[in-house]
Amino acid sequence: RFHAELPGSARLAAGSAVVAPDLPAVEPVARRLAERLGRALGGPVGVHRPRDDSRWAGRRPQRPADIQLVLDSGHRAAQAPSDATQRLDESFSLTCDERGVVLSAASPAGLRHATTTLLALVERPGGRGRPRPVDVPGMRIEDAPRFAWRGLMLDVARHFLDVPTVLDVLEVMADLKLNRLHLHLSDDQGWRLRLTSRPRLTEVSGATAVGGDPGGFYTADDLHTIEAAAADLGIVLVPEIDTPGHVNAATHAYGELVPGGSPTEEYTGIDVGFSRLHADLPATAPFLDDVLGEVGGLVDGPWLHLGGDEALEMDRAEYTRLVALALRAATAAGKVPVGWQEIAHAELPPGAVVQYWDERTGAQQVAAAARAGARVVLSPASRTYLDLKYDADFPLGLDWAGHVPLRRAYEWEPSEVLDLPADALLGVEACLWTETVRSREDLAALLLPRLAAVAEVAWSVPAVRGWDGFAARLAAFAPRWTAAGLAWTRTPDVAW
Ligand code: TNX
Repeated sequence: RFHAELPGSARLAAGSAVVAPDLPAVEPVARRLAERLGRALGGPVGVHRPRDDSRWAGRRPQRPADIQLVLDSGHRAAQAPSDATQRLDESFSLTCDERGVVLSAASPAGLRHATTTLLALVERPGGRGRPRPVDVPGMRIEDAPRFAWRGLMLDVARHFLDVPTVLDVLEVMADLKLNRLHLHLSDDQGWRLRLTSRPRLTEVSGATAVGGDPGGFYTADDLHTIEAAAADLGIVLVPEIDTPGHVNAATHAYGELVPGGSPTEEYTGIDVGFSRLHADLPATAPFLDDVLGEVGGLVDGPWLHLGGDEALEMDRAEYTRLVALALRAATAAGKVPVGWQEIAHAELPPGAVVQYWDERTGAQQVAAAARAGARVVLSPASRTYLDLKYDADFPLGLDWAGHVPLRRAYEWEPSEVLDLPADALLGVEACLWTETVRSREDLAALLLPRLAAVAEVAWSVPAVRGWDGFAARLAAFAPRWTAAGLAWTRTPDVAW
């Protein structure tokens, strides 16, 4: 990361233009930048292609400045990637001087990050204030993410989150330069994705939720809507079907998954660990093949999350047999398997992703899996579980791993969590379980501002991180959440 001041400044105003190469992957980036600049500056900002636009070359100095997007395959910011092989080059630069603003990156994702940084400079002072021209001071910024995987998990199973809510969360994520949306689509209390291979999953278990609250589910079209919106924002969708535990919604819909053949009762409480598949039942492997095959076929992203957590009612041997079936199904669907840390007990294909969450257990096992070739995503509960209470008085949230005040979500160092081989650490993911989340307001109250803390841990190297700077940046950043109608929490540790 590099930051220098340059002489002069660029005046962005109505009539400024976004000049962008005519490429399908850049089009949504340019369009969204133009829309948001137009809103902030108080007048139309158009998108122009460099070739049919002579304005960039022969600009008259009195016109408002333009913003040029440049896809430059030679581009490479200073920092060595933690993960050179699989990693998309998300580095970017931003140059601003009296001639205008140039955003440059090797990938559309990098360009999008550059636009996000520019928007933070332009939108910052107002948030909700009146649109006006902005003089962006001369500067050069070069930046790149520390980690390739910067995620958020939403549990849409305990309480359902409808498509518009998920799309709003995606916008928040994009502004924080997050790039993975992990949807926890099934659990004991509900099944949230309609599948043609097993229609009863949503016919029977789509309507249930924690506490008897309303359920809901996504159709394949809904999932495509979410994935397409995510892709426009540079975010990859990671769907999760949780097995072999956390399956009561499935065993409630299909008695063939239960010894004796009678479906289990619906479950609307918040205990964990009691439900399970059975390795010896003939219906089990076809169920996993069909469900994981169908879900894998619905998404473009390379990953399929198999869950694997808290199957407390079976022995290790049966657990590993069942996880092996799920791994096989994911691989057959052409997907890279992801699982909660417990899957480290099974034999994993190279490149499988293990998600660490429970700091009471599992560190050894995850490290061993990493030495054998697995990659690791960190979601240590005491830092990244955004469903935990901020403090004892907070009305929402759980507290099984303690409280997570904003500062606790921020002040931790990923490389110190586990003892991993170099390059095994893929990234960081915040998790929002929804046992206590009954509305959009509840969601925003738990997620924000803590998601920003985890996002910065995932993006920035320790040398540029620090609580005081973060708190100041956050206070300037948060008004945009208010403007988006999100009821975020004014935590006591920041001068909002
Ligand atoms: C543990 S984390 C769970 C979830 C709960 C969460 C509540 C994990 C893989 N399993 O089933 O919702 O705690 O914080």
